[in-house]
This record gives sequence, structure tokens and C-alpha cells, in this order.
Amino acid sequence: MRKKITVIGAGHVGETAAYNIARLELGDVVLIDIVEGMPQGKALDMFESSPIFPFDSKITGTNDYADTAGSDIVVMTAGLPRKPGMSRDDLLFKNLTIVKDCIGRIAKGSPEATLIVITNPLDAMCEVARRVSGFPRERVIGMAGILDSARMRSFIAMELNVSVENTHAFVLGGHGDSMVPLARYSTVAGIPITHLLPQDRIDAIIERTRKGGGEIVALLKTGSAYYAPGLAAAQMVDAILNDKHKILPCAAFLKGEYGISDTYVGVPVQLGRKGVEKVIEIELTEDERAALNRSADAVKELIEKFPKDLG
Ligand code: TXD
Repeated sequence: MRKKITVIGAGHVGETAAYNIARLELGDVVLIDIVEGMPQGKALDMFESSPIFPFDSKITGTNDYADTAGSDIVVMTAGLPRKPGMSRDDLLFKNLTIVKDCIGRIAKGSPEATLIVITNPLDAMCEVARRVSGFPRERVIGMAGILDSARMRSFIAMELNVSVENTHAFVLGGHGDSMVPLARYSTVAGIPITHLLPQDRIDAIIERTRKGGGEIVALLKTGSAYYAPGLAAAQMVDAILNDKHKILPCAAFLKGEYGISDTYVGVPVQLGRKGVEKVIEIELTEDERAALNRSADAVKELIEKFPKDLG
């Protein structure tokens, strides 16, 4: 039987994720949104594109959670995006209500699903999804690190005029201004960028990576990035459904790894059929560890603002 992937939220990120998942033939896709007709229209348009460069996935649009029942994976994108001048944290209370509602409904019909959360503020919304669903931490994972490291890879490729395929980048921490891009684990054809670039250029790449989301928001003026985030979600779906045991940077709920407990933060994890199979711990310098702790503390601060009835 083909796998079933539900994408909640048929806005920019949701539609991009859904289309990529369908084109990669990772399974059949259900696209759900509160706006009537919109997910149905987008899904039909996507399906009508499938004979052109052919792909064989069903895509259904709906406003009814009954159609999502039995999903193997749920990609949660519903929620407000940032506008210029807003931080991701400014979205906390509005998106908390949306995530609570959507995940509460989806979890009933798809109790075995793995949840991939994308809604911002990312790490805090992962925690909402974990609490509301009651799913184990292995099956509630956040997408941010793949995007942040793809941004860093793009900037490294631009700087050195090399193929993006040769680049690898390593970004730890929360998906916010406190994220921790690690230069010494970021490489071109296996060579650390610390051997290839002077410190001031590395600092500039790190700064641009940290502010990568804001750069796009400032240019778009009406919303935030979606091509790279949508494709990043598809990569996670691929790693899980195809049981790849692939190591990718994701937001995971830590239980002592990196000396951090009871919070989501971006770390390298191994993804396979069971979701997070392993949190990969790497050696950090004292400064890097302090930066990761600061990032985790920033996430905890948001979690402390949750209303008491969230559990
Ligand atoms: O790296 C990352 N994690 C991110 C996160 C990268 C990019 C965007 N990121 C966040 O994803 C962004 O800050 C937002 O919180 C979400 C979605 O961003 P998107 O750009 O897709 O926003 P849109 O285009 O406004 O789409 C949101 C959709 C829209 O169609 C609404 O009608 C729908 O969400 N929505 C709902 N759907 C279902 N159920 C409910 N309750 C609901 N409320 C809104």
C-alpha cells in the first residue's frame, strides 16, 4: 500500500512541501487547510501537472480531518508567517492556538503518524505538538536545521564559486537568531571552510545564515521563505518513509543529550522509519557549547510562556 502524507496548511510552505513530496513519489498526499476550496484547487492543479513530467502520486485537497485518517506522516505548516520587523517569537500565541487545534484533530485519526513541525516559532511549536499529540519524542520532529544549513551551503558555494553539491554545512541550536552555525564542521569536498576562507568571510557567512530568513522576509515584504523550507520537509519525509537512517539537522526533544533536557533544539539526528533513531552527539568547544545552551535557554523561555492548560 502506498504511504499517506498529510500536509496541514496549504499556504506557501504547505503547497511547496506537498508538491515536492508528490513529485518525488514519496506517497499519496492530502493537503488540508481551513480556507474552503483553496486546498482542493491547489491539489487538483498539482495533480493535473502530473502527466507532463510524469509522477504517480494522488494529491487530494480537503477541509475535513476525516480525509487525513491513517496518515504515516503529517507535515504541520499551518500558522502565520513573519512580516518585516517581526521576530519568529512574535508569532508565539497565535500559532500556538493553531498548532494546538490542528495537532489535536490530526492525532486522533493518525495515532501512528510521525509529525514534522514547520510552523514558527519552530522549537516551541514542536513542544506544543508533542504535548498535544502525546506522541513519543521520536515521532515529533522539527524542520529548521536542513533549511538553515542549506542556506549556509548556498552562501559557501557563492563565496568559493563551487558546486553546492560539494558543500556541507553544520548548524546547531534553535531556529532563531541564536542558532549556532559551526564553521569547523562545514566543508567543501571534505575540507573544512576554516582552511579555505579567512575568518572575516566565515563570520560574514555565519551572520548571513543567522539572518537568512529575515533577508527573504525583507525582500518579499508579505511573508517568509517557502521553496527551501518546502523541499527540506520533503527530504525529511524521504528519510523517514524510505528508512534511510540519514543524519540530518532537525529539532529534537532532548533528554540529556548535549547536557540539555526537556526542550527542543536543533541537533544532528538519524532519521529512519521510526522517526528519530538517534541523536548524534559531537564534540563541541566551550564556546560552541555555551552558544548551544543559550539557544536552548531561548527556546525554554518561550515554553515557559505557554498557558497552563497545555499540560
Ligand atoms: O524553517 C522553518 N521551520 C520555517 C517556518 C520556514 C519557513 C516558514 N516557517 C513558518 O511556517 C512560518 O513562520 C509560518 O508559521 C508557517 C507557514 O508559513 P507559510 O509561508 O506557508 O504561511 P502562509 O502562506 O500564510 O500559509 C499558512 C496557511 C494558510 O493557508 C492558512 O489558511 C493556514 O495556514 N491555516 C490553517 N490551516 C488549517 N487549520 C488552521 N487552523 C489554520 N490556520 C491557518
